[in-house]
Amino acid sequence: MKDDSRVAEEVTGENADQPGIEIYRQLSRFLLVYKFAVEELMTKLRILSEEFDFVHRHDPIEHIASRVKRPEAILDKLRRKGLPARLEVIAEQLDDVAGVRVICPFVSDVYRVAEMLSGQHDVELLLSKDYIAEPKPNGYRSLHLILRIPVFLSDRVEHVKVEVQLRTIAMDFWATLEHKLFYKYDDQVPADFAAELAGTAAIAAQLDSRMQALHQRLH
Ligand code: 0O2
Repeated sequence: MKDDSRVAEEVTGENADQPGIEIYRQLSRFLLVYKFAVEELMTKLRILSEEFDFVHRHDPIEHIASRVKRPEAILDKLRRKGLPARLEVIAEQLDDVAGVRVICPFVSDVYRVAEMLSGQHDVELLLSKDYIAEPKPNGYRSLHLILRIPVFLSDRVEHVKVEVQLRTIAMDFWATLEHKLFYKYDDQVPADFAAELAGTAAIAAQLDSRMQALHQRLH
């Protein structure tokens, strides 16, 4: 693991000895705003969950997880994309420094929560990638939203990007296990494994549609 001064050096390209400490403070401050954005989104989601449950007697959110990408992971991603390690580049080019994952009981809940969240006045929807309508070739399904929300600081407002991944319990089960097994192998997954994996994704999708049908019959 890299120490803090090394991270500062990589981010700025400067020698990390003296000025590096100040620069590291800048990076910490920079990431702090993403932490606030995540907290703000989590609060929005908790409100939607509780209020929807109260009104409709159905909670569309099973659970929520979040993270702010670690400096090392940010630098790795910049390197992979061939981008310079600068704060403004991170803000402009990386969409997933702040990430929130929302697990819903049913597919209809995924779209309902996405709509309720992105329809809020202070939430800007920058991009929506619907891997449920069009799953990835390996079978991955989820709805990804890139949102931008205002974070009110002591002396200014910052507009911060957050990646929100919404998926059902079945999609999450599949994605979590696939991530453990194969995701980081990229193209090196052997063909027979890939076919088996796509088969398991189809089973998860069937499970979702059968559960959705039961849910509709009951409501
Ligand atoms: P990690 O370790 O989860 O953080 P990007 O790479 O973000 O610039 P891309 O590839 O278009 O652009 O983003 P996409 O497709 O929206 O995917 C981003 C994230 O979605 C990934 O983050 C994963 O969390 C998840 N994801 C996408 N495809 C798969 C998949 O096939 N399997 C699993 N398990 N998760 C997937 P990271 O940073 O790649 O990984």
